[in-house]
Formats: sequence, C-alpha cells, structure tokens
Amino acid sequence: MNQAFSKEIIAHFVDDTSLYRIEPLGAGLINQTFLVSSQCDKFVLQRINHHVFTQPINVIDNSLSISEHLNHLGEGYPFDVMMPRANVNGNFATIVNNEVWRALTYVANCTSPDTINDEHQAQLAANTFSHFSMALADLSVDKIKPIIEKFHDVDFRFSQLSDAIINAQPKRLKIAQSLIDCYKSQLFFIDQVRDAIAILPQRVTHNDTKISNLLFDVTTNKPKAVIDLDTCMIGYLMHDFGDMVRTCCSSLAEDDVNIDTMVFKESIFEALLTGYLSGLNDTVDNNERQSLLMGAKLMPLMIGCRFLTDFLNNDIYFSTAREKHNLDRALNQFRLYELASEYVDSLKSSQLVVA
Ligand code: GN1
Ligand code: MG
Repeated sequence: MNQAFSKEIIAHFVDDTSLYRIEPLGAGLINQTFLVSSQCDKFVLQRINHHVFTQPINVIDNSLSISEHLNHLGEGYPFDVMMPRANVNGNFATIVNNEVWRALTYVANCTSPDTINDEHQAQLAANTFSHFSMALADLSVDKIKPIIEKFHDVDFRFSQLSDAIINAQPKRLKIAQSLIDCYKSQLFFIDQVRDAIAILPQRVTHNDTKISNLLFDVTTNKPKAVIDLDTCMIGYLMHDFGDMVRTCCSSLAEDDVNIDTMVFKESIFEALLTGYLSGLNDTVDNNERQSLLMGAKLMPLMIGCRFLTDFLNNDIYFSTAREKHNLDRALNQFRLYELASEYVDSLKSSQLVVA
C-alpha cells in the first residue's frame, strides 16, 4: 500500500494520521490485513475481499453480532473478544474506492502462532474452539447472515471441481489429471459424509479454525481470543474440529511440496480430540462426538479439492505466490487426507470418542 493511500484510509479511523504507521499483519489468503499503530493506540485494519465475500457488510454485521453476544456472556466466555471498531463517523464499514474496509480492536501482548508447538498447546487450542462454538449455541441463527453459500458443503465443492474440469485450459488439466483422479476416487467417502450429516445438528461454527486464528497470551502462553470471525456460519462441529486437525497434525505447511516426508502427528491429534471434547457441553451427543473423526478426514479432502478447483480455474480465488501453488497445495492436502484416514480408520473400533 503506498503512503498516500495508507494515510487516506487511516484518516477514516483517526484524527491525526501523522501519528500512525501501518504494516502488514498475518498470512491470510483472502483479506488484506494491517496493523495500524501510534504510541498510544493500536488497531487492526482490514480490506475485505469482495470477490470472495460478495456481501462484505454481512461479514461486518455478523462479526458485530457474534462479538456482542460473546461479550454479554461475561465470565461465561473466558476469552477476550476482538471487537469491531467504528470509524470516525461511527460506522463499522468504511467504503473507499468501492472497497470495504473495517477496523478491529487490537488485543495486546498476544501472538498468533503458525504452528502448534506441543500437545499441551494443541489441547488448549482445541478446547478454546469448542468453547467458542458452545458459547454461540444460544445466538439466534437468524442473527447470522449468509456469507458464502455452501462453504463447507463437500458435494458442492466436488461439483465445482467437475465444472472447473470442463472449463480448464488443456495444459492445466493435463498436469492436474492424475491428482483429479485421486480426488474423484474418494466419492465413496463423500457419500458417507452425506449420510452422517443428515442426522447431525447444525450449529454456528467458526469454519477457519487454524491455529493462527487464535491469539495466545505471551505471558501465560494460554489462548486469549478467537479471531477471524469472517466465515462464522451455520455448520457442523466436525468442520471446526477437522480444520484444526488439517492445520495442526501435518508435519508440513499446507503448500509444502516435500509430501513424501509428511507425517501425521498422532499425539497432536489425540491432544486436539481431548481438548475439543472437554469444551463440549451435554447438548453434544455421542453421535456428534463421533462425527469429529469423520471431520478429520473431510477437511483436508475438501480444502484440497478447493485448491485443485482454483488451480483449474487459473488461480482466481486463493492468493498464490508461484506457478502451480494451488496444485502443490492440492497435492499436499490429498496426502494429508490419506494419512489422516489411515490413522482415523485405525481408531474406528476404539471407544475414543464415545463417552
Ligand atoms: C482461506 O484467508 P484465510 O487464510 O483466512 C479460506 C479457508 C481455507 C484457507 C486455507 C474465505 O482462509 O477456507 O481453509 O484459506 N477462507 C475462505 O489456507 O475461503
Ligand atoms: Mg479466514
């Protein structure tokens, strides 16, 4: 962002822009995020990607409804809430050159880790996300506006893949073909998912539960806040648990090409499961608890399918930094799906989840 433009944006949020500086924050693939700071003030500024979030105002409204709900729970929700911050006119949405910007309060003395350090941290992180979903249980669902339709609907994601195959450039199709075959060979699993979710309750879920969407207190090393509420929507607990597994249990980053060396971190998985289960209340029955195992397989497959689709669509959705970046991600996630399936299927007969 050039200096003149950054001043122009910041002027919507503060009186004296000369006191503030702006720097990029985080590694999200969709929105652009910045930290704006002066000697005595700090806040997070975000440009909402309106190609992905076609109704950015809904994103802002949801984040306000959820944050206010969590804040009202007081001690019933023992984490900080990153509240939306109004602009100088008192609005939460700021429109500049047809782009929607919003600001959020900054939670001090925290870090957002990119990787899990150990089992203890994994257990705390998972417990925080399940606590978060339980805290939203009595938020009326009509307060949640639609954000991205069928976001975690695996049938829909595979139908998007089929469309992309039809429209892909021959060159891209050719280099992706063997991986497309791998993904398509798993349609039997999608049938199982469809059957399973038919009897699961819908809840308000976070839908992007990677470890970097948690802030940890630098002094206590404990989770302080759940962030990135953009994709909070109606969904299933298995999606949130599964996305934690996807992002915490692989020995590699989601775009690492050395997939032959990938290891599924079983002890981290067990810590995530223990932590997640311990945050659930008794509205979650054994069937829903058991579904978490399916989520651990589903999320690498579904997000991998989205990366593959985007590769075939010429990389129009996820940010890419190199040629074939999305293809590399899709390959990586398929390997993770295989490893997660191997491990989870070996647990099938155990009573791990059933209380
Ligand atoms: C996107 O932008 P970011 O990193 O918060 C994506 C998630 C994917 C993730 C994969 C709105 O999230 O669904 O899991 O990339 N968000 C959206 O890294 O599509
Ligand atoms: Mg996100």
